[in-house]
Amino acid sequence: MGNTVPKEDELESEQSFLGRLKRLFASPWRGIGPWNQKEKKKLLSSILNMNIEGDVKQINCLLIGQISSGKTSFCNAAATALADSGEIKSPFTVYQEGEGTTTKKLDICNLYARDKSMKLAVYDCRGIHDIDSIRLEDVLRIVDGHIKPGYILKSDEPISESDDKYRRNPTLNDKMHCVIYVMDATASRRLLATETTKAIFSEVRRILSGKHVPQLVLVNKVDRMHVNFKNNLEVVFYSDYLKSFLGNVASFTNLDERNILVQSNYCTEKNPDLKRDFLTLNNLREIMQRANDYFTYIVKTQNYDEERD
Ligand SMILES: Nc1nc2c(ncn2[C@@H]2O[C@H](COP(=O)(O)OP(=O)(O)OP(=O)(O)O)[C@@H](O)[C@H]2O)c(=O)[nH]1
Ligand SMILES: [Mg+2]
Repeated sequence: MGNTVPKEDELESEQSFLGRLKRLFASPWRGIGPWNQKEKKKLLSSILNMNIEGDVKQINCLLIGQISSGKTSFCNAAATALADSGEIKSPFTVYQEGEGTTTKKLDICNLYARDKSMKLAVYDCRGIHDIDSIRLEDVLRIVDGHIKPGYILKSDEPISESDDKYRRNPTLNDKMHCVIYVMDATASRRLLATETTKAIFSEVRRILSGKHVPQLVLVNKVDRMHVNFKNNLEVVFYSDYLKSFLGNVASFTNLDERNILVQSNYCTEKNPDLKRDFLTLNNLREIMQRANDYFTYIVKTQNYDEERD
């Protein structure tokens, strides 16, 4: 994926696109902030002190998305923002964008906030591609807690029930409590992702809707949308273009715009940046709150079922 050269029939709208890219709203269309150090510390404390509803060890959150959409980079951005140590953390290696997926395993990223273990684990996995893709069956098995971390996801066959990494009887602690569809802000506005991605997203969405598992979209690489965004991420929420791009993402994923998170991960930077960490922490808090709502729902329905029995 990446910036695509406009086709001839797109050229005219490309002119208005350039205009729109520069146009900013007078006030932000999504109110987060103020983007300062004090607010960042408050955000970090609220994440650290968040009470997890129900009887679960930690929130499990799965990232799925097209190759090179920035899944692994988000794990690293989350580790950096939470550690708040003045250094960029890279528990996972990120490679240059290429043809093939670089992540092959189901990796678990256990997060630490200021050295304290967090009740949040982010799961990274093989990307979606027309060839060598993660398989839909495996995505659904991960969501249901049947696949243990460390399993190498194969593109030609789903996990076998006799595999050591296959978990026969998963509990709520092994399941995913939030699923995040990861997308790339530098994708063409018309072709946000491949047909394979669309097919996998829509099938996962259909199956998850019945299970009430929260589903969010993470749009990475917004720093690359415009030169002005890179050093001042706050501006992205004033952008006319990003707002309309999120409208396209909402149609593509068939999810409401309020479920779409905007993100920028570290790429070539040497030091952490307040605004990037602030954005990442906002997204992590949203993910945890949504998972918590899900646990509350589960507890309530359990109580309801027990009352009825
Ligand atoms: N500028 C910028 N680059 C990013 C961002 N997120 C990821 N990248 C770059 O995009 C490329 C792919 O990122 P990865 O994190 O490996 O993507 P992935 O989804 O894990 O890819 P696979 O494991 O291959 O499926 C790397 O070169 C990253 O540095 C971002 O928010 N901004
Ligand atoms: Mg990866």
